[in-house]
Amino acid sequence: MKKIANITTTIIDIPTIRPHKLSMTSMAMQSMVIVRILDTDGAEGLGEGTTIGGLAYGPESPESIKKNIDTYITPLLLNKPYHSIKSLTQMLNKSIRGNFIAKSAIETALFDLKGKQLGVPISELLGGACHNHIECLWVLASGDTDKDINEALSMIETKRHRNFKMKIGANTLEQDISHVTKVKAALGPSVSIRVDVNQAWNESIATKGIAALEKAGIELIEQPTAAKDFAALARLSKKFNVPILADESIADKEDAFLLAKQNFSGSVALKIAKSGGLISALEVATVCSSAGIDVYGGTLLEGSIGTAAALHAWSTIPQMQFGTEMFGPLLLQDDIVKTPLKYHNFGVEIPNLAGLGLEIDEAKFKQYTRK
Ligand code: MUC
Ligand code: MG
Repeated sequence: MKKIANITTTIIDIPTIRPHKLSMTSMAMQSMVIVRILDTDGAEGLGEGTTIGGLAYGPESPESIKKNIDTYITPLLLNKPYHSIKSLTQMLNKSIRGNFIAKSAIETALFDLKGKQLGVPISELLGGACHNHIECLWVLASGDTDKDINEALSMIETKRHRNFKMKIGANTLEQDISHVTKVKAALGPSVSIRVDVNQAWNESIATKGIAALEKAGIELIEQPTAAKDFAALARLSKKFNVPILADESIADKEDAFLLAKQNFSGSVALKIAKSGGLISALEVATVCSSAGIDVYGGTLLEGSIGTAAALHAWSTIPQMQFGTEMFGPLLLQDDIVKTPLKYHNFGVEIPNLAGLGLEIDEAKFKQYTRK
């Protein structure tokens, strides 16, 4: 039986094409932890653990992801057979709390290895793809109204993206509303604009803000209030017609169940990183769909490896009203894979080669490895 022979972790730093401004940080660089698992036959599985802005977004940093995999996760996996990815992830979950991004990187690498071993794409290991191309939006986060408008117009012109999400919450409510309203007015009624507040508002500011954004024609309001306050999200989802998207609030299926129990009626952003992997993210999707809650394909701005892993998972979900935001690789100045993901017709193709369907470009990998 094939076993896990070696696991390495490498931090890769690639500059972004422009500063990416969120309510909690501005990114000029993305740091990705790339996991490479070798089996006893010398086959390799790739995985990625990536977050946003060091420790600004969540409790794991690139350095903690690398250190915790090397120190705690790798010793539990070495010399273990990997025929059952589920029993390995169960074992890790019993021994290691939290560390969802690290676990997601490991699970992805195991899926890649398994897919290569069987000669099938990861989507087939998850039940099979329902789509070979999915809609993908772009995030306008330059921090400048005119730059955002021009960026959006060129994306529409080149048929790369036709839906946009704007990052707000770092400025005053008045400044944010004026910025979003101007972008929406410039792009017109046929272009879908959503906003992500990344928890920056309290419920009373959110009530004012959402009313103004709804009036301006904004289509979706992501995580307006604190992640832990499920009751506020549920109340806002009932108060307004414009749907609320829960992001930071929902990591695993238990969170999804608790939010559904509060009668939340919006959508939920899935992310393999926050859920601890593809299996757990798809479990969130199942709980949501049982409660009549729509799901959305979210990103933590991963590069090609993490993005491809999520795409395999999202491709197995029959319907996602608001599509996905799997544009992470396009925000980076360069890539460490030989053949990048294919973005066209306002979306992205689901890779169909064995495993993730990607191969590392070793020269680029070396070039961007953190010294
Ligand atoms: C988030 O909270 O949605 C996704 C896209 C982006 O620009 O930031 C992320 C994180
Ligand atoms: Mg978000």
